[in-house]
Amino acid sequence: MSDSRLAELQQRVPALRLKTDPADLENYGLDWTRRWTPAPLAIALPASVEEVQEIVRWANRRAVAIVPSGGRTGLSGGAVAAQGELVLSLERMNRVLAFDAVDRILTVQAGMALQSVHAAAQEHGLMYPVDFASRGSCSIGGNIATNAGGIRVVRYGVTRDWIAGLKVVTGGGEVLDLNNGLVKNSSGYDFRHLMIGSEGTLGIVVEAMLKLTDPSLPTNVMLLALPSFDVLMRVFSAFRSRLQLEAFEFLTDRGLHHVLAHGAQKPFETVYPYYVVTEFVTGDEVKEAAAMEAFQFCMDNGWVQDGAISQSDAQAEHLWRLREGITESVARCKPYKNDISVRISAMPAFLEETQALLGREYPHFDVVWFGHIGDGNLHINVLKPDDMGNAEFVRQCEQVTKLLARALQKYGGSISAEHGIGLVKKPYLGCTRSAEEIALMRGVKRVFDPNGIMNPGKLLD
Ligand code: 2HG
Ligand code: ZN
Repeated sequence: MSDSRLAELQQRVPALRLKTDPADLENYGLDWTRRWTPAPLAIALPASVEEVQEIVRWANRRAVAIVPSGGRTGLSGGAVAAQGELVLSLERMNRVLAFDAVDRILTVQAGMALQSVHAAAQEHGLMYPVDFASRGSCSIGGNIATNAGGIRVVRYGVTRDWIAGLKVVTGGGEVLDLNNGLVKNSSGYDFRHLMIGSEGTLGIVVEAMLKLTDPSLPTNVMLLALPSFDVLMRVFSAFRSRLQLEAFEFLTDRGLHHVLAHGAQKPFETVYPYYVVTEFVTGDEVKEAAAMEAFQFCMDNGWVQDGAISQSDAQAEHLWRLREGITESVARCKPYKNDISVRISAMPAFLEETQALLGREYPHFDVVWFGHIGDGNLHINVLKPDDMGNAEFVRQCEQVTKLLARALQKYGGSISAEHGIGLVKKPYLGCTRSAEEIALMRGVKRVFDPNGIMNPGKLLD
């Protein structure tokens, strides 16, 4: 070990697995943003809470920054290590620790993949309902760090709603057991909720107690084709008032174009400008009739022009792929991503304003927008033209983000709905959080991370 700091760490924690190969540094230093050049000091792969605690103590003494690392599927640069940091990967801490059938709580280590959490819940006849396309690669610790949302928020809420307790190693090296799975606990500040969404800037989540629920009733998936954008929220209301919605997602013809080019199956012969993928509870004749009624009502009003309904699990998967496959299908175009939200009631006015803004400011770019319309969250992916340099592309996109941020401020929205602030959205935090709040956030950071070793430069400067 050529670096004396690493040699000392290895000496203090002899069983700790450390990686310093250039290929590992590159792999663990990046997330899905791919914008920064990875340059971590090393990768530590602890196998226990004690090892994590020892690493944090060492980092405080040697003034080494730590970047906590899960599946690195983040889209805001929250897990990027480009400044000689130690990446602390939780990938070896990926086991189920306990299940309690009475409490309906699954306790897991933070490095467990979301998909494995789903499978573990299913083994007990229950469900962990937070879900998104990166389920196979992202980790539950990363989900907690960004308060991830996903495709079923309209029914089940966000990660925060499913966390019954956390074990955390703070930036100061303390091990905290937060909330212990209690349903009711009015005993002062709830640090559990402070940790959720803190993007690894206060400490490292090492274990989580997850609430589980009954498995979903049988569902069906419908794809709807819409003639224009302004009917979108009316279609949402028509479906929401008649059905128990599990998801209500939208995409444009550009999104469809990219997923089809990436191998998805074409749903209709005609190309329509807008599409909705919705999943709702069925399973009996009354519910099936309600679904048909919602569809017919929208057709009669001219809000929907075409539709397809899944007749099997495989068909449901094909329809979902049209929406879930977008991120992967545009990845090669180095998209500049926006992940914004407003209250659902503000959505119609905000959408109109955003559509006008994007049409005006991005006439020469391919703009793919889609998202979780049922919970007020839009994703706007601007694709980099092949002949434009990275820096110039980002510069142009950031100009537009400033305008978007202004519109969001007007509507009381958020610059990050579910991806986190990280490095990418840091300049715009002030459009969502007041100066007073940001000052208090800095104060909180100093309490939990007195030497500023936890993911420095992310979320706050
Ligand atoms: C999704 O909703 C993810 O599919 C990714 O949040 C969104 O790629 C994106 O911008
Ligand atoms: Zn999303």
